[in-house]
Amino acid sequence: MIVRTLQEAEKTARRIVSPDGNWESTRLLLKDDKMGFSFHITTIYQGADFQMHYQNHLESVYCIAGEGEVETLADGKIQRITPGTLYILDKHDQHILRAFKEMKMACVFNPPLSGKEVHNAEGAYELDAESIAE
Ligand code: 9YT
Repeated sequence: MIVRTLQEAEKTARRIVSPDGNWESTRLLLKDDKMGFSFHITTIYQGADFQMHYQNHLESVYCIAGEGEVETLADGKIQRITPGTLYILDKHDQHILRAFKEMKMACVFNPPLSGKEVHNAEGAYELDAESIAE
């Protein structure tokens, strides 16, 4: 069994701060753990409004705290996000995330992230990103 805490992981290279200033994410479980998925606690900063398109990954996002909305570009639908909301990007949906109040999210990625991924120009993660070294 593996046990990690957010408090300890935040002090390591598991904490990634996005250069676009929209979010930070502490990646508690990664590809190296060989679980078939990765698990992150992500903070979306208040006022963030940005587009993502995970062409290479499936992602589920559960809101623990905060308030915002997610818009799917294919149909223009907007879903409110409050604590307890889970959105599931089962179609590699191109989407916009907006945070009205800072949001804390629990995110699961399949295939798992290696550790150092930040969004490319399309708002996707590449498949062969660098691993974190601990
Ligand atoms: C909700 C979302 O996709 N935010 C971007 C960061 C991502 N969850 C990550 O890399 O942990």
